[in-house]
Amino acid sequence: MAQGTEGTSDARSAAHAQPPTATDAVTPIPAHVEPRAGDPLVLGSGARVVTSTDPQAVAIAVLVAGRMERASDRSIAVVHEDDGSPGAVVLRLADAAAVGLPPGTDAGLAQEAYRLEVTDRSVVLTAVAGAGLLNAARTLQQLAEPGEAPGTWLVARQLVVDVPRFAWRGLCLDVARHFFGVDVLRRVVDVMASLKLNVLHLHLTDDQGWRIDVPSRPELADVSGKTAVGDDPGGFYTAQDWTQLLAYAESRHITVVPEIDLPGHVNAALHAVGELTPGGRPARAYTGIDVGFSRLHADLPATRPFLRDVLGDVAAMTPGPWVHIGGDEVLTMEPAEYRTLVRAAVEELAAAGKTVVGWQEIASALDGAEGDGPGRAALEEALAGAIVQYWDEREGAEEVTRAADQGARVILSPATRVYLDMRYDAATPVGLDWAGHVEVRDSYDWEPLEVLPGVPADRVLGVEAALWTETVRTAEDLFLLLLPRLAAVAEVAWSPAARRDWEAFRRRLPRQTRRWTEEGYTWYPSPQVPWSH
Ligand code: TNX
Repeated sequence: MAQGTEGTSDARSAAHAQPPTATDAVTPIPAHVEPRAGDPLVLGSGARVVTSTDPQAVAIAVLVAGRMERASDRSIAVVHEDDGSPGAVVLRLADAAAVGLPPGTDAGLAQEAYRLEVTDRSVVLTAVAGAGLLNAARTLQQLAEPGEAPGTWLVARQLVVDVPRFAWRGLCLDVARHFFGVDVLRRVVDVMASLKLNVLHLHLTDDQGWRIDVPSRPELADVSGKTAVGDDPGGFYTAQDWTQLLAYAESRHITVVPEIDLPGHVNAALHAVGELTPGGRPARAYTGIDVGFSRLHADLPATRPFLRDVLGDVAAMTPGPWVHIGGDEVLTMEPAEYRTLVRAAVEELAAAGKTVVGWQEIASALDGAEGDGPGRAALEEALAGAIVQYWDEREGAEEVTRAADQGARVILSPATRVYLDMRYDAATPVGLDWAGHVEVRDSYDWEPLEVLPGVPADRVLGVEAALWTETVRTAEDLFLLLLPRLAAVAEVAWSPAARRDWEAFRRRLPRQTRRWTEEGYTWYPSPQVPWSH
């Protein structure tokens, strides 16, 4: 039993609680946890955040102190000089060796890695970069157990050294079928951040709506921002909304990847821009949920300028390195025309300095370059550097494997595992079921490197869940589908395979759901999880 340090009321409040180690409390489970003997650390009235003056560390220190303040109703100082008295949360930037990373750790992953060491006086968070410090802070938040005195926390003595397995840990959210405003996206970002996810891919355009205002083509959002599935209210992000959202995500080390879906899934564009249709007349608005019927036309003069304007604007509005071009489910186009249009999009984005991401269908359009114009070398490089997102396990494995052989990197989004728009079971009130029912265990119990056995491990960039919103009309529905499955996907993407264990994961889940309830999120009480444990 914890004794506490004699004499302080904070310490007395520690006497009955026994806080957990990261192995029992933290999702995704950290790579390495060593419990240490001794009384827990008490963060009470003397609690403060100690940081160097490095701006990256200061930014995280301010976030941590703010969170502690909200939870304790007391002001938490951020200081640069410290007297060493008990109760310090210390943030340090250091090199990979000081974090405890094995030599040869991938430099990108090392940026997100951290060390967390708890003694009876302090908890020291060490990382190579701000991203790692933020991850350490998230782990600390999950470890801290409220003490008996209000506004105090206990943290078990331990050492955690943690590094992500995959660099890309994402969520694709469809805001085209139904629109969700920046307020909802902030809450999505918060829950992603707490699970150490780092990519928010927004499916911004589809047959039913166009959700981003681009300066060169204001009619797109003006006209097709209004529509949505089932004639529900539409909406779109203004340039200002977009900037604010990106800044919010960036401060949590989440990169936003905008998707402009083409050359199919474009009815909203055809509805707003008549010159994109063969007859020159705007297409009728579409608010159903069929897929595969709409398309651009390579031989229309308006098509290439449209691609240049829209992709150029989106690239310019988005500081991150990636733009997603969709490319999925084009059911009414010959391969040659599909190839022409995909390559045109890749070329525009390469000119704008972006790396292209596309659904698995683009794999067939990536190989071999033709012509010998001035842009040829750049196009070849862009095609070879593209990222292919695998989703439909019924087809495409061969094409994706071939693209990976030629240099493409692969993101895994197998629908039977991580399509979080699939119902959990037949009784789930929202969702689809074309890929079957996807229970929490389905989202958890799979091995990414077995999905495409022909793709070498070093070509697999990561894992991304997807939430399509044909049937999702409210934030409550959205989070019901997301949680708790997103936690399962996060652990698949972050934790070493050897640390993953369904029994342990499901026993840890109620700690997460308790927090989600406190924060006002809906979530699905799956019968697979021992809630009363
Ligand atoms: C397939 S996944 C689609 C989406 C649908 C989704 C519904 C993908 C690249 N295309 O257009 O919304 O299924 O689950």
